[in-house]
Amino acid sequence: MFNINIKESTTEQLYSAVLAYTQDKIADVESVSGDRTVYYMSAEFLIGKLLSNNLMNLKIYDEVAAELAKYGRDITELEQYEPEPALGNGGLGRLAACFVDSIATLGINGQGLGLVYHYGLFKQVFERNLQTEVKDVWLDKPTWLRKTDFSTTVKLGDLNVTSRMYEMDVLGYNNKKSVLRLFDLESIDDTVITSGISFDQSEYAKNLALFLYPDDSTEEGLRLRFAQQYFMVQSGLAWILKDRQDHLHTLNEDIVIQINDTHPSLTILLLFKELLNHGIELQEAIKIVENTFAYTNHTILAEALEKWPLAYFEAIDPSLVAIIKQLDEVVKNRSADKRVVLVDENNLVHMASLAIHFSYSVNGVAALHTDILKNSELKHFNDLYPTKFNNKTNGITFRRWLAFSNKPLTAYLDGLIGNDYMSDADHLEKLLAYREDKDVLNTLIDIKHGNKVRLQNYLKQTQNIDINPDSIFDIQIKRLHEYKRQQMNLLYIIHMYQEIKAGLILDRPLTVFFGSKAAPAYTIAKDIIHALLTVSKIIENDPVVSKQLQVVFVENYNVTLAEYLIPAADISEQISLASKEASGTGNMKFMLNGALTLGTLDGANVEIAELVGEDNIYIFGEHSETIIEHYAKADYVSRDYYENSTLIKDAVDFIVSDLMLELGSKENLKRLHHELISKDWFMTLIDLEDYISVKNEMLKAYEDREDWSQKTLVNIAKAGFFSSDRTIMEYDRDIWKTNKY
Ligand code: 26Q
Repeated sequence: MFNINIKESTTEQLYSAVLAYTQDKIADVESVSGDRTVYYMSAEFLIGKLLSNNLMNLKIYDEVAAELAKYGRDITELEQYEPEPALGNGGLGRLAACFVDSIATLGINGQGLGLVYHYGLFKQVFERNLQTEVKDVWLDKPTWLRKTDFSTTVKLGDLNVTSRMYEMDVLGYNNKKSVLRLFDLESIDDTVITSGISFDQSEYAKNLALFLYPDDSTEEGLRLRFAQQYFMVQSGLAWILKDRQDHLHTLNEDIVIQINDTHPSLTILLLFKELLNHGIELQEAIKIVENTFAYTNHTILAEALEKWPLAYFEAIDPSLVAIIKQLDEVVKNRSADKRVVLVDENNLVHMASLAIHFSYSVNGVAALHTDILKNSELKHFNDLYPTKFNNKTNGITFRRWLAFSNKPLTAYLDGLIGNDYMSDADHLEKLLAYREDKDVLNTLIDIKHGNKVRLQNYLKQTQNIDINPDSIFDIQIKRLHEYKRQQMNLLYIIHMYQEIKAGLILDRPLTVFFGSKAAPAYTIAKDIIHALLTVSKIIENDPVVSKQLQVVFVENYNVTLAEYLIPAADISEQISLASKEASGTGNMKFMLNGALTLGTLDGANVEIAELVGEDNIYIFGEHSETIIEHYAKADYVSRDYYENSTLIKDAVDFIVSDLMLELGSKENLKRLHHELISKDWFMTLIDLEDYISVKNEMLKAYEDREDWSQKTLVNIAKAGFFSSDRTIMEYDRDIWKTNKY
C-alpha cells in the first residue's frame, strides 16, 4: 500500500508515506464547481490535524489502520506525530475551517484564501504559574501544503517582496474537495526572531509571515499587522483576478468575496484601485465592488473593530489614500450621520464602515448578535441599508466534531438511528424516540465515561496530569477574555474551596478544566491565568479539598485538545456577559457531544435554549437588554456588589489572601483584585451569585443519572441545526448564489 517497509520505518518515514498515499487518493477526488466562485478570505484557518479526518472522509480509515496493524503499527502513532497547523487563534479561525469542510461537502464552488504563518500565534508554556510564549514550530515536519507556481510581487512602500501560493486540499464528506490557498513570504527569515516570540518588527521582507497577530500593543507592531493584512489581500486579489482582467465589468457575476471579519477588508480598497487603474469610472467601480463583497461581523466589542490611521496607508500604498478620500466623499453624500463615517476626525479609517458601505451583505453570526448589530451597535448603518443586514447562525462540521472526535458515540448513533445525519443533520432528531429508553440512557452514560478515560490517558501521556474519570467534568475552553468571564469561574472555584474548607461535602468530586491562550499583551487576561494556576496548586496541595475538587488548566489549548476534552464533558461553560459573545461555536460542539450548557442568554446559547427547552439547559444571569442598558447609563459599580455580599467579598479577597500571595505573584494577583473591585468592565460580579447557585443546582441534578442522561440525549438530538452544512447552505442560498448565473 505505502511502498515502504512498514515494520522497520521510523515514524516520520511512515507518516510521509501515508501522507503521500492519502494525497494521491485525494488527487483523484473531483473538485467543487459552479457558475460563480466564492472566495472565503480569512486571516485564520484553524483546521486541526488532517490525516485521520481525510482518511475518514475518503472512507479508508479502517483499511489504512488495519494495514498498519498488520505490521504492528498503530495509526495513533501517526496521529500523534502529525503537527497541528498553527494557522489560527480561536472561534473565527475554527469557523473558517468548518466552513471550508462544508463547502467541500456540499460541492459549493468555493475556496479559502489566507496566509501561512510559520510559527502561528504562539505556543503556550506555563512557567511559575504564568503564561509564557514560544514559537509554535509546525513546518519542520512533512505538511499537507503543496507549493504552487503562482507567485506575485507585493509592494510595501519602497519594498518589493514575493508572495508564493501554497495549496491544501480540503476533503468533503461526499467525494468532493475544496482547497485552501495560503500565501507565504518567499524571503522569510526566522533569524530575526530574538527570543520567544520577539523579533525585529521592522524587517517586513523577513518577518511578514512569521506570526499571526503580531504584537498590537505598540505602534511598530500595529504597522506590521497592517502590512501583513496588506500582504494577504494583495496576494489573494492577484490570485482572484489572475484570469479575469478582461471581465472586470462583470466581475460580480463571476465571483463573491466573503470577508471574515474586517481583517481582509483592505481587499475592498485594492479592488477599487484595480478597477480605477483599468479606466473604469468611480460610479461603475462602486457598483462592481458593492456587488462583489459580503462581510461577516464577529464582534460587537468596540475595541475589536479595526481602525487604521491614514498614515499607515500613506506609508505602504499612497494611491489608496486618494481612493479613501474619494470614497469618504461618497459616504458623506449618502449620509451626514457621524456614526457611519469612513474616515473620522482623527484620520482613522474605520474598516467595518468600509466593509458595510461597500458590500451587498453584512451578516452577524447568531440571531441575538444580528439583532444587536441591527438595533444598537450598527443601528445607524442598518437604518441606511436596511436590506444588507442578515443573520447566519454559525455551525460546526459534524465530521470532525462527532465522527472523528467521538467515535464511540458515532458508532452507537449509527447503530441506533442510521448515519443519514452525517449528511443531513436534522436526522439526529430520530434519537428523541429513545428518550425514555433506559438502555439507551445508560449506554450514553457509559460512552461518556469511556471518553473521560480517553482524556485521562491523553492528559497523563502528554501533560503528565492525573484526573479522576469518576468526577464531574466541567469545562471552559476558549480564548481568554474578560467578556468570556473565566474570572467568574475562578470565583466559583474559590467559593467552593472555601465551602469545602468550612465542611461542605460534595456528592461527587468535581473537576474544572480550562484551556485558553491570552493575547501576549493582554495583562489582565494573563493575570486571570495566573490566578487560576495558583488556585489549582493550592487545591492540589490541600489534602481535604483535593479529594473533592480539582482544577486543570491544560497547557497550549488547541484543536487537538478540544477533540479530547469536548467528548468527555458533562458541563459546558458558556458564561460570557450577555450581549458580548457574538455566537460561540464551542457551545455547539459540547451540545452535540452530550454535555449540558451552563450559560447566559448570549450568542448562540439563546438558540440552543430555544431548541432544547428550559429543562435541558442551565441558564443564569442578566439578559442582554439589561446589560446594554447598564453600559448606556454607565451605572454598573462593581464595588457595590463586592461590598454588599459577603460571599462575593470573601471570594474576591481570596485572590490576595496570604495563601495566594505565598504561592503566586503579588503583582499579578493584586492587579486582578483591584481590577475586579474598581472596574470590572465586563461585570463579573453582576452574575456571580446566580452563577454559583445554578451551577450548584446542576451538580445536584447530575446525581439523577438517568434524568441527566435524558437531558444529554435531547441535546444531541437537537444539535442538527448547528451543522455548518446548514449554515453554508444558507450563505449560498442568500448571499453567494453560486449556481444562479
Ligand atoms: C483585532 C485587532 C488587533 C489584533 C487582533 C484583532 C482580532 C483578532 C482576532 C480581533 C478578533 C479576532 C477573533 C475573533 C473571534 O474569534 N471571534 C469569534 O468568532 C466566532 C465565530 O463567529 C464567534 O463564535 C465568537 O463568538 C467570536 O468571539
